[in-house]
Amino acid sequence: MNISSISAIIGNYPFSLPNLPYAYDALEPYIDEETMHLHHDKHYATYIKNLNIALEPYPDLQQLSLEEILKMKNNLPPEARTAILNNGGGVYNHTLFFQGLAPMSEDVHRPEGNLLTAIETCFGSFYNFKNEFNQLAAGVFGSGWTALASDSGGNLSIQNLGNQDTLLGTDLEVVFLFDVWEHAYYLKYKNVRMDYLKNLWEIIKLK
Ligand code: MN3
Repeated sequence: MNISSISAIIGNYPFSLPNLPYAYDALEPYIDEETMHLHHDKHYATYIKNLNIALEPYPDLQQLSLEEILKMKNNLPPEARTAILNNGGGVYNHTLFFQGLAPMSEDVHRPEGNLLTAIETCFGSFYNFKNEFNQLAAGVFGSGWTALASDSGGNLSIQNLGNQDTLLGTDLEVVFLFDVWEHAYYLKYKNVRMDYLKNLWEIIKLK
């Protein structure tokens, strides 16, 4: 998705929980309705609530967009930096993730045009790309995310992000990302992360 539209989805401080752009059961059978309720209504909502709490004492930061706040990194107030980066990163990553999914029935899950060309240039084929992506995502130790990233020249790379890290402040932009925290899949897939990863390709938006 277009990153600049994040503010249009969550607003500015106090940030608000957006509705999912599809029904809770719309991603069945790949992601179950119960997981979507837990993930959106509890996990995502908690990141938003705790980000607002962390920003409460800082009127100057409240004037900024979420991207501007996260890009400050080490310039954030030391006593609030961890809370702001963890919860702000959680809000940012989950906004990209939920907006980046769509029901299987929508014709948006196979890359075409510039994205397909870039994938074939950088990874050989879409098939190879998916395998490489799944292997890297399976290797995220603990909690985190796996992203397809693009540099300013359009070169693609696969990036693992620990916990709620983001690519903000680097020269890379997220094309899409997979949530590989256990809360994203454990109810349905238990410890078999690879089955979840393979199924995500049926509902990730690639155009
Ligand atoms: Mn999550």
